[in-house]
Amino acid sequence: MFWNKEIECINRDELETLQSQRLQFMLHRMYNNVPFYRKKFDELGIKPEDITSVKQLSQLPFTYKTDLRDNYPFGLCAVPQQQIVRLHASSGTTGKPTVVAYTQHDLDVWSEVIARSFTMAGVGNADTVQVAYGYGLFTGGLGAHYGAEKVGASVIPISGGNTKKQLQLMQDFASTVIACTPSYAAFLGETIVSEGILNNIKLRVGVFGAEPWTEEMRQYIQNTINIKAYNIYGLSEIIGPGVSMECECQNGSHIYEDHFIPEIINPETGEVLPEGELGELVFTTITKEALPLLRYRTRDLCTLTYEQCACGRTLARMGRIVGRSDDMLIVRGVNMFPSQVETVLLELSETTPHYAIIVDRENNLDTLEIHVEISEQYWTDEMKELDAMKKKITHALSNILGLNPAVKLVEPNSMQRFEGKAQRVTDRRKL
Ligand code: DLL
Repeated sequence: MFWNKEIECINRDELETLQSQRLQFMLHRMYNNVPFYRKKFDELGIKPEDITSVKQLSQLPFTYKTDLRDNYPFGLCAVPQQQIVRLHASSGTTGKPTVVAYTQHDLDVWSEVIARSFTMAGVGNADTVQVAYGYGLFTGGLGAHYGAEKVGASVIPISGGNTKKQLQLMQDFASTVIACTPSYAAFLGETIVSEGILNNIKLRVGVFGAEPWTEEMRQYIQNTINIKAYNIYGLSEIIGPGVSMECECQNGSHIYEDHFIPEIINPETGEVLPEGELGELVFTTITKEALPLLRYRTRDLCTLTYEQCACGRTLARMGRIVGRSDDMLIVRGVNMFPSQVETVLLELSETTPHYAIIVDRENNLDTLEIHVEISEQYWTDEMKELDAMKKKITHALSNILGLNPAVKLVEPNSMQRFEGKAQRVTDRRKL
């Protein structure tokens, strides 16, 4: 029911016509309702009616995460507040989060693309879907939830963490599908095996995303618990999970091009790259009402192919995300920027802005350690005072990051100083 063959196997010329119509409509809405875009268009001397085809997309300006920050919280919204029915947020580069707003129509589109994603993975109303992505401001939990309900599956909204309970309900409710980050899936898989409960588990499908993972990791998860593991991709700014999804061929993720137009660009020059070349993924939303975005720079690096897939779908496929063109890290599925740490350290008087971030993976769970240098006037040999300071700093960091780092205080002037580009992050994870 949610394999919309008419769209997913559409002739690409027809798709281009549909996209061009939707783009036209969206550009008018942006120009009329979002002063930020009107100003950009006016500066470039472009009127919405000048752009009649998606082929002209490259003439239009990019949108950056910083544009969302500069217009915090609702400056880029194209509808009045009365039409906004949901707000989510993801990590900003400094203190303020990136806010994403949805109208009811946006939520309907979102659950439709997720329903199409579950359908791609062969999930339907006979399934029980355990949603172990976090519920809350993060888009993973609620995004997966409504899409799974839409295909008629029985949904368990357990959210992330609490492994014991996850495994208990997985057995008692006979979950057939698990949706979570791939690293958590690997951890759950290992626990299932070590507790000797594999025979009680009915899982057959995993829908994994929100962080980069490899083909090796897929094989590992599939072999540990005998499931088929699918890659789902998305980002809050564009809609959340469900921007693209793998089909049974597991050979790249199909992008829902009837809603999101992808481009691959050279991240340094902004030039659009030919099919197959590795570059930064850029998306233009063509049906979003509350937060339409024009050529949004995802910073994710991957390739695109327009070759028809063996499953019959003609929708473009993106390869796995192989890196980022900025310094964002994803730790336990949570996005973080080193600049967020810096913001906190500059706000506190006890600390200097010299720090180190160490990310590692133990038993498939990410660990985050932050070394913080204390300023001279606050340094003391009193353990009690140092402990209180550590508590305060950890609290401030946890608040902004949404993660609980292990904080280590170091003596004044002991942290490395850099003459060139600072190297503050050590990522020891082998994905
Ligand atoms: O992570 C949305 C999501 C939730 C996707 C659940 C899939 C499943 P954000 O928190 O805004 O949204 O983070 C978006 O996460 O730009 C990528 O860098 C990374 N990412 C998301 N999915 C994948 C994936 C959600 N399948 C950022 N592979 C994106 C690699 C991914 N990276």
